[in-house]
Amino acid sequence: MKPDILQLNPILVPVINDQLNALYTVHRLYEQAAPDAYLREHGAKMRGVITGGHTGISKAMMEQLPALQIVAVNGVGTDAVDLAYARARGLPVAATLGALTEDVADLAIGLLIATCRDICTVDRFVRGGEWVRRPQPSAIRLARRFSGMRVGIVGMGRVGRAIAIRAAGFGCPVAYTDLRAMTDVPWTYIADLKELARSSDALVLAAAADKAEGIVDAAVLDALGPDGFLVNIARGRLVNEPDLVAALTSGRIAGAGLDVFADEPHVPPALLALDNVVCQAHRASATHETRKAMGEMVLAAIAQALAGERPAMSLTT
Ligand code: 8YV
Repeated sequence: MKPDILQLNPILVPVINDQLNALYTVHRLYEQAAPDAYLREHGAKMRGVITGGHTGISKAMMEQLPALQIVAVNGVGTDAVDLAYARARGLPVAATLGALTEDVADLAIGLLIATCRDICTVDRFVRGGEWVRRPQPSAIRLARRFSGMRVGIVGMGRVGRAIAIRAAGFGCPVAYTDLRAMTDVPWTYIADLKELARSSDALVLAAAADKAEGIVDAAVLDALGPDGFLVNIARGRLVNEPDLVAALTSGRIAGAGLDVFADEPHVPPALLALDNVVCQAHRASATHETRKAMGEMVLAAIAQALAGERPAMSLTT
Protein backbone atom coordinates (compact mmCIF):
# COMPACT_ATOMS: atom_id res chain seq x y z
CA MET A 1 0.00 0.00 0.00
CA LYS A 2 1.26 3.46 -0.89
CA PRO A 3 1.97 5.83 2.03
CA ASP A 4 -0.58 8.58 2.57
CA ILE A 5 0.56 12.17 2.12
CA LEU A 6 -1.44 15.28 2.98
CA GLN A 7 -0.96 18.20 0.59
CA LEU A 8 -2.04 21.66 1.75
CA ASN A 9 -1.21 23.70 -1.39
CA PRO A 10 -1.21 22.89 -5.08
CA ILE A 11 2.04 22.16 -6.89
CA LEU A 12 1.95 23.60 -10.39
CA VAL A 13 4.50 21.30 -12.05
CA PRO A 14 2.86 18.27 -13.75
CA VAL A 15 5.97 16.08 -13.62
CA ILE A 16 6.18 16.55 -9.84
CA ASN A 17 2.49 15.75 -9.38
CA ASP A 18 2.92 12.64 -11.55
CA GLN A 19 5.75 11.43 -9.33
CA LEU A 20 3.82 12.19 -6.16
CA ASN A 21 0.82 10.27 -7.48
CA ALA A 22 3.00 7.34 -8.55
CA LEU A 23 4.63 6.97 -5.15
CA TYR A 24 1.95 8.03 -2.69
CA THR A 25 -1.74 8.33 -2.04
CA VAL A 26 -1.94 12.11 -2.08
CA HIS A 27 -4.76 13.76 -0.16
CA ARG A 28 -5.19 17.28 -1.50
CA LEU A 29 -6.79 19.12 1.38
CA TYR A 30 -7.27 22.30 -0.68
CA GLU A 31 -9.65 20.36 -2.94
CA GLN A 32 -11.86 19.27 -0.07
CA ALA A 33 -15.18 21.02 0.49
CA ALA A 34 -14.98 20.30 4.23
CA PRO A 35 -11.26 20.20 5.09
CA ASP A 36 -11.76 19.95 8.88
CA ALA A 37 -14.02 16.93 8.58
CA TYR A 38 -11.65 15.38 6.02
CA LEU A 39 -8.75 15.78 8.40
CA ARG A 40 -10.70 14.24 11.28
CA GLU A 41 -11.55 11.25 9.13
CA HIS A 42 -8.19 10.67 7.42
CA GLY A 43 -5.59 12.47 9.58
CA ALA A 44 -4.47 9.37 11.47
CA LYS A 45 -2.95 7.73 8.38
CA MET A 46 -0.96 10.69 7.02
CA ARG A 47 2.79 10.03 7.05
CA GLY A 48 3.85 13.21 5.34
CA VAL A 49 2.65 16.77 4.80
CA ILE A 50 3.47 19.03 1.88
CA THR A 51 2.82 22.69 2.55
CA GLY A 52 3.85 26.09 1.16
CA GLY A 53 6.13 28.58 2.84
CA HIS A 54 3.28 31.01 3.34
CA THR A 55 0.78 28.37 4.50
CA GLY A 56 3.03 26.40 6.82
CA ILE A 57 1.32 24.14 9.35
CA SER A 58 0.03 24.81 12.83
CA LYS A 59 0.68 22.81 15.95
CA ALA A 60 -3.06 22.02 16.08
CA MET A 61 -2.96 20.43 12.64
CA MET A 62 0.21 18.46 13.33
CA GLU A 63 -1.45 17.15 16.50
CA GLN A 64 -4.17 15.68 14.31
CA LEU A 65 -1.55 13.70 12.39
CA PRO A 66 -0.12 11.15 14.84
CA ALA A 67 1.69 9.06 12.17
CA LEU A 68 3.46 12.05 10.66
CA GLN A 69 7.13 11.52 9.74
CA ILE A 70 7.88 14.63 7.68
CA VAL A 71 6.67 18.17 7.00
CA ALA A 72 8.01 19.10 3.57
CA VAL A 73 7.77 22.85 3.01
CA ASN A 74 7.64 23.69 -0.68
CA GLY A 75 9.47 26.94 0.01
CA VAL A 76 12.22 28.44 2.15
CA GLY A 77 10.23 30.36 4.73
CA THR A 78 9.32 28.26 7.76
CA ASP A 79 7.82 31.09 9.82
CA ALA A 80 4.33 29.61 9.42
CA VAL A 81 5.40 26.22 10.83
CA ASP A 82 5.48 25.61 14.56
CA LEU A 83 9.14 24.58 14.52
CA ALA A 84 9.42 24.36 18.32
CA TYR A 85 6.61 21.81 18.42
CA ALA A 86 8.08 19.84 15.49
CA ARG A 87 11.50 19.83 17.16
CA ALA A 88 10.07 18.63 20.46
CA ARG A 89 8.26 15.82 18.61
CA GLY A 90 11.43 14.87 16.67
CA LEU A 91 9.62 15.65 13.45
CA PRO A 92 11.75 16.76 10.48
CA VAL A 93 10.63 19.99 8.81
CA ALA A 94 12.41 20.27 5.46
CA ALA A 95 12.57 23.38 3.28
CA THR A 96 13.73 23.88 -0.29
CA LEU A 97 16.86 25.76 0.71
CA GLY A 98 18.81 27.16 -2.21
CA ALA A 99 16.29 26.22 -4.91
CA LEU A 100 14.66 29.62 -5.31
CA THR A 101 17.48 32.03 -4.50
CA GLU A 102 18.13 33.30 -8.02
CA ASP A 103 14.49 33.80 -8.98
CA VAL A 104 13.64 35.66 -5.80
CA ALA A 105 16.67 37.92 -6.24
CA ASP A 106 15.70 38.51 -9.89
CA LEU A 107 12.22 39.61 -8.87
CA ALA A 108 13.60 41.92 -6.17
CA ILE A 109 15.67 43.76 -8.76
CA GLY A 110 12.78 43.61 -11.25
CA LEU A 111 10.40 45.19 -8.74
CA LEU A 112 12.90 47.88 -7.87
CA ILE A 113 13.48 48.82 -11.49
CA ALA A 114 9.75 48.60 -12.27
CA THR A 115 9.01 50.92 -9.37
CA CYS A 116 11.67 53.57 -9.84
CA ARG A 117 11.31 53.60 -13.64
CA ASP A 118 7.47 53.70 -13.49
CA ILE A 119 7.31 50.69 -15.84
CA CYS A 120 3.81 49.57 -14.85
CA THR A 121 2.37 53.08 -14.78
CA VAL A 122 3.67 53.83 -18.25
CA ASP A 123 2.47 50.45 -19.50
CA ARG A 124 -1.03 51.45 -18.35
CA PHE A 125 -0.56 54.86 -20.00
CA VAL A 126 0.23 53.22 -23.36
CA ARG A 127 -2.44 50.50 -23.18
CA GLY A 128 -5.12 52.93 -22.10
CA GLY A 129 -4.58 55.08 -25.19
CA GLU A 130 -3.25 57.99 -23.14
CA TRP A 131 -0.04 58.24 -25.20
CA VAL A 132 -2.11 58.96 -28.31
CA ARG A 133 -4.32 61.44 -26.45
CA ARG A 134 -1.36 63.18 -24.78
CA PRO A 135 1.73 62.60 -26.97
CA GLN A 136 3.76 65.41 -25.45
CA PRO A 137 6.67 64.00 -23.36
CA SER A 138 5.59 66.11 -20.39
CA ALA A 139 2.50 63.91 -20.02
CA ILE A 140 4.63 61.44 -18.10
CA ARG A 141 6.88 62.42 -15.20
CA LEU A 142 10.57 61.66 -15.34
CA ALA A 143 11.54 58.45 -13.58
CA ARG A 144 14.42 57.71 -11.23
CA ARG A 145 17.71 56.03 -12.15
CA PHE A 146 18.34 52.60 -10.64
CA SER A 147 22.00 52.14 -11.59
CA GLY A 148 24.17 53.49 -8.81
CA MET A 149 21.39 53.68 -6.20
CA ARG A 150 22.53 52.97 -2.67
CA VAL A 151 20.87 49.63 -1.94
CA GLY A 152 20.30 48.53 1.66
CA ILE A 153 19.47 44.87 2.14
CA VAL A 154 17.70 43.57 5.21
CA GLY A 155 18.83 39.96 5.72
CA MET A 156 22.10 38.74 4.25
CA GLY A 157 21.08 35.10 3.75
CA ARG A 158 21.12 33.28 0.42
CA VAL A 159 18.58 35.62 -1.18
CA GLY A 160 20.09 38.79 0.31
CA ARG A 161 23.49 37.82 -1.09
CA ALA A 162 22.06 37.13 -4.54
CA ILE A 163 20.35 40.53 -4.51
CA ALA A 164 23.60 42.19 -3.44
CA ILE A 165 25.53 40.62 -6.33
CA ARG A 166 22.89 41.79 -8.81
CA ALA A 167 22.76 45.31 -7.36
CA ALA A 168 26.55 45.55 -7.45
CA GLY A 169 26.33 44.61 -11.14
CA PHE A 170 24.31 47.80 -11.63
CA GLY A 171 27.03 49.83 -9.91
CA CYS A 172 25.03 50.15 -6.68
CA PRO A 173 26.89 50.55 -3.41
CA VAL A 174 25.46 47.82 -1.15
CA ALA A 175 24.99 47.86 2.62
CA TYR A 176 23.06 45.41 4.76
CA THR A 177 21.79 44.59 8.17
CA ASP A 178 21.40 41.23 9.85
CA LEU A 179 21.68 39.83 13.35
CA ARG A 180 25.46 40.04 12.94
CA ALA A 181 28.05 41.17 10.42
CA MET A 182 29.06 38.49 7.91
CA THR A 183 32.77 37.93 7.47
CA ASP A 184 32.40 36.44 4.00
CA VAL A 185 30.69 39.29 2.14
CA PRO A 186 32.28 42.52 0.92
CA TRP A 187 29.24 44.72 1.62
CA THR A 188 29.00 47.34 4.36
CA TYR A 189 27.35 46.14 7.57
CA ILE A 190 25.06 48.58 9.37
CA ALA A 191 23.66 47.06 12.54
CA ASP A 192 20.78 49.49 13.03
CA LEU A 193 17.89 49.16 10.57
CA LYS A 194 16.93 52.83 10.83
CA GLU A 195 20.52 53.83 10.13
CA LEU A 196 20.59 51.47 7.11
CA ALA A 197 17.38 53.03 5.82
CA ARG A 198 18.85 56.51 6.26
CA SER A 199 21.92 55.56 4.21
CA SER A 200 19.91 53.86 1.42
CA ASP A 201 18.02 54.96 -1.68
CA ALA A 202 16.32 51.57 -1.77
CA LEU A 203 15.66 49.23 1.12
CA VAL A 204 15.15 45.61 0.08
CA LEU A 205 13.66 43.13 2.53
CA ALA A 206 15.07 39.62 2.29
CA ALA A 207 14.87 38.53 5.92
CA ALA A 208 13.14 35.60 7.59
CA ALA A 209 10.03 36.81 9.37
CA ASP A 210 10.23 34.49 12.37
CA LYS A 211 11.41 37.09 14.86
CA ALA A 212 11.12 40.24 12.81
CA GLU A 213 7.44 41.14 12.66
CA GLY A 214 6.80 44.81 11.97
CA ILE A 215 10.48 45.82 11.95
CA VAL A 216 9.87 48.22 9.08
CA ASP A 217 7.68 50.83 10.73
CA ALA A 218 7.03 54.56 10.38
CA ALA A 219 10.41 55.47 11.89
CA VAL A 220 12.31 53.26 9.42
CA LEU A 221 10.25 54.54 6.48
CA ASP A 222 10.87 58.13 7.53
CA ALA A 223 14.58 57.35 7.70
CA LEU A 224 14.36 56.01 4.12
CA GLY A 225 12.77 59.32 3.23
CA PRO A 226 10.81 60.93 0.37
CA ASP A 227 13.34 59.83 -2.27
CA GLY A 228 13.61 56.26 -1.00
CA PHE A 229 12.07 53.04 -2.33
CA LEU A 230 11.03 49.91 -0.44
CA VAL A 231 11.05 46.42 -1.97
CA ASN A 232 9.67 43.39 -0.15
CA ILE A 233 10.09 39.88 -1.53
CA ALA A 234 10.25 38.20 1.89
CA ARG A 235 7.17 38.35 4.11
CA GLY A 236 4.45 41.00 4.37
CA ARG A 237 4.51 40.99 8.13
CA LEU A 238 8.09 42.28 8.25
CA VAL A 239 6.43 45.61 7.50
CA ASN A 240 3.93 47.51 9.59
CA GLU A 241 1.50 47.72 6.68
CA PRO A 242 -0.64 50.64 7.95
CA ASP A 243 2.61 52.60 8.44
CA LEU A 244 3.65 51.73 4.88
CA VAL A 245 0.29 52.78 3.44
CA ALA A 246 0.51 56.09 5.34
CA ALA A 247 4.10 56.72 4.18
CA LEU A 248 3.22 56.01 0.54
CA THR A 249 -0.01 57.97 0.42
CA SER A 250 1.58 61.00 2.06
CA GLY A 251 4.71 60.88 -0.12
CA ARG A 252 7.01 60.22 2.85
CA ILE A 253 8.71 57.53 0.74
CA ALA A 254 9.02 57.57 -3.05
CA GLY A 255 7.54 54.18 -3.90
CA ALA A 256 7.34 50.47 -3.17
CA GLY A 257 7.64 47.18 -5.05
CA LEU A 258 5.77 44.51 -3.13
CA ASP A 259 5.51 40.79 -3.78
CA VAL A 260 4.18 39.99 -0.31
CA PHE A 261 1.54 41.45 1.99
CA ALA A 262 0.47 41.11 5.59
CA ASP A 263 -2.88 39.42 4.83
CA GLU A 264 -2.55 37.73 1.43
CA PRO A 265 -4.36 37.77 -0.92
CA HIS A 266 -5.73 41.04 0.47
CA VAL A 267 -3.83 44.17 -0.51
CA PRO A 268 -4.71 47.43 1.23
CA PRO A 269 -7.01 49.22 -1.27
CA ALA A 270 -5.11 52.49 -0.78
CA LEU A 271 -2.03 50.89 -2.35
CA LEU A 272 -3.93 49.90 -5.49
CA ALA A 273 -4.70 53.52 -6.22
CA LEU A 274 -1.05 54.56 -6.14
CA ASP A 275 1.09 54.84 -9.26
CA ASN A 276 4.28 54.60 -7.25
CA VAL A 277 3.48 51.08 -6.04
CA VAL A 278 4.10 47.92 -8.07
CA CYS A 279 2.36 44.80 -6.77
CA GLN A 280 2.96 41.14 -7.39
CA ALA A 281 0.99 38.19 -6.02
CA HIS A 282 3.65 36.38 -3.92
CA ARG A 283 5.31 35.02 -7.04
CA ALA A 284 9.03 35.47 -6.51
CA SER A 285 9.70 31.72 -6.79
CA ALA A 286 6.99 31.09 -9.40
CA THR A 287 8.98 30.00 -12.45
CA HIS A 288 8.90 26.60 -14.13
CA GLU A 289 12.57 26.10 -13.33
CA THR A 290 12.44 26.94 -9.65
CA ARG A 291 9.13 25.26 -8.88
CA LYS A 292 10.41 22.05 -10.52
CA ALA A 293 13.61 22.20 -8.45
CA MET A 294 11.54 22.86 -5.32
CA GLY A 295 9.21 19.95 -6.13
CA GLU A 296 12.19 17.62 -6.54
CA MET A 297 13.45 18.67 -3.11
CA VAL A 298 10.02 18.00 -1.61
CA LEU A 299 10.01 14.53 -3.19
CA ALA A 300 13.52 13.84 -1.88
CA ALA A 301 12.67 14.99 1.65
CA ILE A 302 9.59 12.75 1.82
CA ALA A 303 11.46 9.76 0.40
CA GLN A 304 14.31 10.20 2.88
CA ALA A 305 12.01 10.56 5.89
CA LEU A 306 9.84 7.58 4.98
CA ALA A 307 12.99 5.50 4.48
CA GLY A 308 13.93 6.32 8.07
CA GLU A 309 16.73 8.71 7.09
CA ARG A 310 17.19 12.31 8.21
CA PRO A 311 16.06 14.54 5.31
CA ALA A 312 19.07 16.48 4.06
CA MET A 313 17.18 19.78 4.28
CA SER A 314 15.67 19.20 7.71
CA LEU A 315 15.71 22.25 9.96
CA THR A 316 14.45 20.53 13.08
CA THR A 317 16.20 17.17 13.32
C1 8YV B 1 6.36 30.27 -2.25
C2 8YV B 1 7.65 31.26 -0.23
O1 8YV B 1 5.46 31.15 -2.86
O2 8YV B 1 9.65 30.05 -0.18
C3 8YV B 1 8.81 30.66 0.46
O3 8YV B 1 8.91 30.77 1.69
O4 8YV B 1 6.90 31.94 0.38
C4 8YV B 1 7.45 31.08 -1.70
O5 8YV B 1 8.55 30.63 -2.34
C5 8YV B 1 5.63 29.25 -1.56
O6 8YV B 1 6.31 28.58 -0.58
C6 8YV B 1 5.11 28.28 -2.61
O7 8YV B 1 4.45 27.25 -2.04
